Amino acid sequence: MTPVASTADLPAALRDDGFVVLRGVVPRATVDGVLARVEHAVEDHVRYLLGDGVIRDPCPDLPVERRLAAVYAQTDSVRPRKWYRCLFSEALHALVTAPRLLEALQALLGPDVVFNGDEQLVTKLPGCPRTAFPWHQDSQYYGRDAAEARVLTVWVPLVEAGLRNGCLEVIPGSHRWGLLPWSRDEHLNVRIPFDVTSRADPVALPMAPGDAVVLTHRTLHASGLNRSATVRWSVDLGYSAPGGVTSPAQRDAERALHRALLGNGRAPLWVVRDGVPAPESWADWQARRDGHGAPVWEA
Ligand SMILES: O=C(O)CCC(=O)C(=O)O
Repeated sequence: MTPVASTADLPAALRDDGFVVLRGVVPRATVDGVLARVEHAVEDHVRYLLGDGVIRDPCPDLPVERRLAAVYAQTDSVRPRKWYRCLFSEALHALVTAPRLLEALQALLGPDVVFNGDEQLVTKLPGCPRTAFPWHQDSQYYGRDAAEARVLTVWVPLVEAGLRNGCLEVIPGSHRWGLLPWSRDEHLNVRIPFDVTSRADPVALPMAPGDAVVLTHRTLHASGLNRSATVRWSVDLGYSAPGGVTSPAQRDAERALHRALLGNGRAPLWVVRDGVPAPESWADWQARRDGHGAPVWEA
């Protein structure tokens, strides 16, 4: 794999390997702010399960890495694995604009970078196959109309993510394999109809809170079963370069993606503009998202 000694090495590493691990780019206080939002989301969810009579003990005193596991141990009902829109907050703004993360994204995408507004909170519950993610390319999840959109995914662990609790795994170089065929399984997971690991060896990426990994839209990645007793929480973020459109197919795909996100109550956020980091505040973002927003993409 291409060694990364400085920010200047990042573009070559992403080009060669299809991913780059960024160590310690998110301040601990920023991770903690997002975890506080996760605690709110879990509280709401637990109250809902309690109100529906699905559980009897809301386990209010357990920490965020344990509570949902203890709650779902009381029921056979379907386990949630992706949570949408519950993180939208000043804490999320701090995460998506973390200065060292933006420095890396600017090196990779250029002087104009947009966060697509598509944050997803991912929960991997102990021993729960439904919260394992089979091999896939993020383009496959964007759908056929948006599959040519060039989005960089930034995956951020909120707790330690290691071999035991199902850290992210990638196949270096797989971003050069093109868009692979897929269908959806009963859990709505993308399934590729052959064993991608027979083509090249995967690499596991243990990470700590504060780290992040950047993946291209075509990089094959997966995460296995959580064999620990605690919940593995993480966040997925998508970033694009409005100035980086190189073909009509890419332009149409990126418009389709942003239209779909706007229709879904999301709104993009400029995170670097003309080389200036974090030009838009939390208040700017709130105003845009509340009104379903002007499509920054078209600006
Ligand atoms: O968080 C994980 O374990 C994997 C999530 C993922 O690959 C995805 O959301 O595309």
